[in-house]
Amino acid sequence: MVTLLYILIALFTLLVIWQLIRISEITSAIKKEDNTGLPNHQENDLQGKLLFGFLLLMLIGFVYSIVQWGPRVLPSPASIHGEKTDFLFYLTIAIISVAFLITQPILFYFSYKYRGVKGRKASYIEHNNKLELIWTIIPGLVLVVLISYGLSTWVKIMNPKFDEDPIVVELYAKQFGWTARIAGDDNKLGYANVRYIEGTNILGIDKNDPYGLDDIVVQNTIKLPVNKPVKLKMRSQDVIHSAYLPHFRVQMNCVPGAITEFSFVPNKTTSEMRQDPKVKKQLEQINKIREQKGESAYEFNYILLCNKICGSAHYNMQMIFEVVSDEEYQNWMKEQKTFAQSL
Ligand SMILES: [Cu+2]
Repeated sequence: MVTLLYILIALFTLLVIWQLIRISEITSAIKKEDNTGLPNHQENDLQGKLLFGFLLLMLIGFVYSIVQWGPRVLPSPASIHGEKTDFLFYLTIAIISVAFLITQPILFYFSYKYRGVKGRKASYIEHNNKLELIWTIIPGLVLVVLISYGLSTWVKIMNPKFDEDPIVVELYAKQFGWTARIAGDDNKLGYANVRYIEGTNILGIDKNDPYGLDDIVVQNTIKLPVNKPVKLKMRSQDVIHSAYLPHFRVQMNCVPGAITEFSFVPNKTTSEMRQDPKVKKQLEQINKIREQKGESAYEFNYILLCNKICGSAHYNMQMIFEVVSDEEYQNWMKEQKTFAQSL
């Protein structure tokens, strides 16, 4: 009903605009004004000034978005490769901003400065090889540098070389939640299949595969040791999900029927990250809003989210990743039940 009302309002607005144009046409015909269909002096002047106003609006928007939203971007990365992706991201933003700040003011200021004025004639340039070369070669070179640098960074991130074997962790996605499985003492995940899902065996681990017996199934919160490589292996039970760990700059799709992988090294513990001035400031703002709503204070945690709109409760697919010291991780692991113990 509301949608229908909106459509009707839009239709009537269009009708009103059309009628206003008709009226202005008829009145100008009555007044026997310039009827050539070409814009007159006042119209040219107005359009030029409007273009200049648009330039000012764009520049104000540019500064406003940096001041308003800049403090809300992610804090500094908590993984080794994250520093590389962040550098690439900020380099691209810097180049785009410089290009924007040079080209747009020129474009809109010139449109304003050389707006149509009675008696002024525009000079007509048909072609200029030199200009064509300049504005093809410069952006081309910038893109070649950015793309090759980006590709080499991507190859390094996707094929990392670690001094020690990474801890293998499975992330299992389903509508709507995550379950993790740490590969246990042998650091090898046992075979799993959706057909074996039964009772407490929520991941469908094959009971006959010895590799699976020491696997540790974790829900809600998983702990990882700091400065140790981790290899995530993603599976999905139903639709495509996307494992997204924003603070580690990690994201990988979870595809039903396939296993996808991503390896990284978390290099800041959760408690170190809680001391980060930017994190503290952002938390202060979040908690101020929560307080106004009468909600309890929120404490920073690394979080695994789903970044693929996979259904109605997609937004609520979360799991806490706690990065701790190696000692704390070993103690926590000792408390966990293996798959064999849970049978
Ligand atoms: Cu999802």
